Amino acid sequence: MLNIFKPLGFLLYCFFISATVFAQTNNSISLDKNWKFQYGGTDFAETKDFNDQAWSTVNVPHTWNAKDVFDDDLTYARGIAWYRKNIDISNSQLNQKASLYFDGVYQTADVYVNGAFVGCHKGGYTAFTFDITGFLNIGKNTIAVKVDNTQDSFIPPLSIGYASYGGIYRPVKLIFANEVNFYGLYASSGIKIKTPQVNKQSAVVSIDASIKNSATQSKNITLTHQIYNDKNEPIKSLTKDFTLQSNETTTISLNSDIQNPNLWSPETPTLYHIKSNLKIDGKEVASITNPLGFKWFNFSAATGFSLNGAKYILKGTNRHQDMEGKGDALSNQDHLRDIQMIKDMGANFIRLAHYPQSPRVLALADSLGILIWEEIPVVNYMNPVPEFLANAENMAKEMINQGFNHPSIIIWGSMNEILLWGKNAERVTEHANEKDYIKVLHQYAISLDSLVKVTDPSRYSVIAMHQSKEYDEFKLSQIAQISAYNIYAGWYGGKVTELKGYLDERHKQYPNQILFVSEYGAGSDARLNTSKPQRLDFSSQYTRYYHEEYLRQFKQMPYLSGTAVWNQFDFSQPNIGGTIINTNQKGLVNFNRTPKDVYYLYQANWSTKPMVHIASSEWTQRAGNENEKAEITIYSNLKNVSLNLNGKKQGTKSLNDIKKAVYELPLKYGENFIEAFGYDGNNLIKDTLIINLRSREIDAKSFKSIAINIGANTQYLDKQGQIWLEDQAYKKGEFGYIGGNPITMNLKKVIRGTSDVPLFYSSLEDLQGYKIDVSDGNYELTLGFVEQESTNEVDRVFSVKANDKEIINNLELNKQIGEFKSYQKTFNVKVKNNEGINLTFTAAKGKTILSELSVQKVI
Ligand code: GCB
Repeated sequence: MLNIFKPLGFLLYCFFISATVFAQTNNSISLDKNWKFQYGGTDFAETKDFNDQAWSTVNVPHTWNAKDVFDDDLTYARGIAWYRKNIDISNSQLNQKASLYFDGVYQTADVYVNGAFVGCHKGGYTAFTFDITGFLNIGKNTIAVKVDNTQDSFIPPLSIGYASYGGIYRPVKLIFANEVNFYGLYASSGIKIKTPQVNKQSAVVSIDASIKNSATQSKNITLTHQIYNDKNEPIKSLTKDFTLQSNETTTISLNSDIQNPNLWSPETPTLYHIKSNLKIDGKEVASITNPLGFKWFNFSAATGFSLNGAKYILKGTNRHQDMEGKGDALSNQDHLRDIQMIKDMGANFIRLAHYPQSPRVLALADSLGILIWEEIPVVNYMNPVPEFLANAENMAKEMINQGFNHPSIIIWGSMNEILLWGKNAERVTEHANEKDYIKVLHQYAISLDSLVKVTDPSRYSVIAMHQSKEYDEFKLSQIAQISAYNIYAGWYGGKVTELKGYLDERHKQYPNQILFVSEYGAGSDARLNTSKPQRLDFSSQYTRYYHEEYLRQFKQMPYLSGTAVWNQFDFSQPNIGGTIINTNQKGLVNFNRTPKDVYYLYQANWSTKPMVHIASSEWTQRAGNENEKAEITIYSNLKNVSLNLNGKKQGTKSLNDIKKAVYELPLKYGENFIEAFGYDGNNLIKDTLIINLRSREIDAKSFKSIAINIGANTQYLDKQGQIWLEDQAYKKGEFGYIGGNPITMNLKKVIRGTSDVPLFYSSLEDLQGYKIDVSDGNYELTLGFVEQESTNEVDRVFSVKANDKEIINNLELNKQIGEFKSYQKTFNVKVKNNEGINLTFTAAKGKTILSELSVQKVI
């Protein structure tokens, strides 16, 4: 509402003030607690006397979308919300320069102090700060922030595969400073630290300090940089005296040599730091501390990456910033846990995809030792208009200026899979024909990449692409210094083993291109398990196979400069299909941060900390046959592992090229106690697992119920502990289908109306019958269905008979239930003459279909 009063030149004004305020000083007050919050646009909510009593009270980090992103109605709250907070200001504070500093607000923030508009910031992933000196009074002051997470076609990202959680989701500070202070552009610290020369014997540190005198008189100032080593001992001091006129800004560059620097690497994250301060008449008026790390690195198209003079394998992963229950409003402890988990897995590299993440993450990467690729959120397509480019450029400048001093960062990214939506993007058809769009896109790609290179020539630039020839055709694949590819061979299509062939071919064709695998991954669901894994089945077992084969192939490509798993953690992806609602399931770790088996595969291959893990650890409740051999897989970084099953020795095995040992063992019904162990020197390292096996045969005497995951090769364990058996062609004495083809739901379609999504993800189509060999008696039969195709693409009408009695008559799922919506119905069936339950499916139009079947004996 208030926006209508804004002057026409508002946008320019918005950029100007968000870019030019103070650096952080010691005197900062956290504003994280006790904000009044309301979702929805409200008139006059910026005014000081507005009554917000009825609003809820929240602390930041906060988002209003932590839960509704996972609703299956396919919408979540995207709109305007208000945050308000009162603060008390003292007389002495009023005499200082004051600024508000936001670590991140999604996506547009209009900030008001005591009813006055102090600035707006666009873009949800970078920090910003506003000068509020002169807007404060002694006593009570009101800060009001209007936050908007509506899709905005001028602000990257446009079409995205992750949630746009709205909110002030990172910390907020109020900073008081002297009128003489460090002066950072783009909410940076005002200090830029470079290490233009580093080797084992010596290094050069160069420090640019920007300083502003906002006072009305000139000032004589002393600038000092005190360099401390990793033991917190002062090792060098650089000082300069100078005079600044009123309202003058200057940049002072000072250099220092450091002899025998302790080098920074992921294995030895030796962190020095620099305390910079300003003094007037011997009194300190500003001070700030920045990290310092000494390393040198290089990417080569022929030999990959090197760090501190030696070839270095980048073992990487991607990270999204959200988690179960919290959305993207993570605490510092959450960030620590995440980065520590990645470190413990043995990774030494993270791509912060697809946007700049919390400053805390960068600080953790510096101190724990992880190399970083950070990127701006230009994803899938662009709006080919200057305002979009300007916003993207502003984000890139904020990201680089804010991250500049972190020794962990080695790569800046400017876009991801920008041709994915090329032809379909609404902006393409609205504003330009495809050819013109590509021309603009090419120009914008060059602009963004050049901006990245010019703003920070000490790191490498990258563009991430999907496997499409169009990047070559449209001359996009060679713009950035590193050409990164997102490769999903063996998941969305093709075979896992095609990875190497694809990259070898590229390397041959473009020998000067530095190649990086920026994404690869397969989805899984802990509740789905199988002894016969298949592509797209979401079983842990297929995901293991996928990652094992990728790891194996990576080792055979010496030119490859680095790799990053998609993704470390499951994350929100509104409107994505699969077996967990609105969730991208390709994480090595579940959304609630429990590791999946594949996490341990990487740990075995990458970490030196001794470990043993028994895989299929989430498949503890199994149905099978007692005499069948079960595959028990061990991941370990020890030389040998031994295994005991139910107290009996099963032998010792060495680990193969991908640190895996496989045992084939017959399990007994009931509990099976498995113990895998090995030695690191004299230290016993072990893992245990209890597998509970029950029979999948139908025993006439004891039969109570059976549940079948129709059309699936996986067993599904539901919340009640019921095992839904994998489907099979009919076997006498058991159960199974007669005719039909197993199918899975299109990965772009969300299955609605059920808490058992996995049951409806796979179905059997075109079946003629289904038979369950239960003995005579009364039963409850439940059938579940879901339409797989969009309403206008399918015409499917069918009927079902149970033992010759019609139970479903001309069911038309699209019309009667709705597309992609689950439908369940229960029937009573009487079984006589040892005929079992015989279902007959007949189609009047299209093909018959069935997704779920369970039978319960009525006693
Ligand atoms: C990609 C995208 C990423 C998706 C991922 C997937 O290539 O860059 O944002 O989440 O694929 O899982 O499909």
